[in-house]
Amino acid sequence: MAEIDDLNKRFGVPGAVVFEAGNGNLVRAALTASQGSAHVYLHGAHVTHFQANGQGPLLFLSSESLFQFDKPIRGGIPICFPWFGPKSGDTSAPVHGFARLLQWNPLETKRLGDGSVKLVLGLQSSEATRSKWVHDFSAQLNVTVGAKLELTLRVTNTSSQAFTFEEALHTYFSVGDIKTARIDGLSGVRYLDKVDGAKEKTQSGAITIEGETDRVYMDATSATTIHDPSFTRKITVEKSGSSTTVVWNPWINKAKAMADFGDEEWPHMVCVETANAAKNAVQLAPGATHEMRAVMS
Ligand code: TA6
Repeated sequence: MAEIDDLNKRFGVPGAVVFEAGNGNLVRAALTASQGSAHVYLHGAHVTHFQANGQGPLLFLSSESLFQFDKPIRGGIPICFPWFGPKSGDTSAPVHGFARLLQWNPLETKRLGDGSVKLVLGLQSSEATRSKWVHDFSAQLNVTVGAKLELTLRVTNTSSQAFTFEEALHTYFSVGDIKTARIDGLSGVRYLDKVDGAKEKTQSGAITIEGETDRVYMDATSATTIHDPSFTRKITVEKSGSSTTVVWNPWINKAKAMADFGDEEWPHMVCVETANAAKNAVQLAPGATHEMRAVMS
């Protein structure tokens, strides 16, 4: 494919960064670092795979996921921007914004001194984005692969007016059995319970999942840990520039209702999302840049 040849000429790094045809013939970058590897699709700047050497895959990817230019990939790390969930007042707008539906462009690839590998992808406002969201912006996703997976989402306001946006790294983590997993780090934090009329509640102790769970933890800036006894491992999400953490598992009925999600897949995933949403939406002055980072291991 000429596009892939051109990408490898301009951005390939032998033994570290190779562009290739992925699922659905969508272009992906295969990143190979000394301590881990990853796949990143240009479609949506979507990380679908990360695995540290000697460990199992960190991310869940549905076997039923679509890989089409106009559909979100189900699993991995969808980029939600510039709004989270449905767009208020516009039912025709895509849920979780348009960033995960657009092709991002490679800006930089590099093998770093410590053997980790970095890929920077960019998305600019355009006629297409302005038709959904009037503001001019420039976004960059920096993916750094090593023993850990680090994502940094930078949003710059390139317009002359301030704007407010929401964002999320909507990460699907692979777990052995959600029924025995628990999530630490959010005790005492207020959350909106979206399976109970978005009522505001306070988390007491660790989170356990016993049914459909969809919670938006607000003013949540701490790291979280997913304890997964079934895989005898724990997953840590450290973050900065994020005041919202979202926890989601569709459970049985919601899993059945999603065509791009296997009916039997719900026990093997949990979303712990690094975000700024709802009351934590970000206000950005003209020319300013906001940075949100998640380091997952
Ligand atoms: O992050 C949780 C959530 O907002 C849920 O309400 C559910 O809709 C999930 O995102 C998946 O959304 P999607 O549009 O990717 O199907």
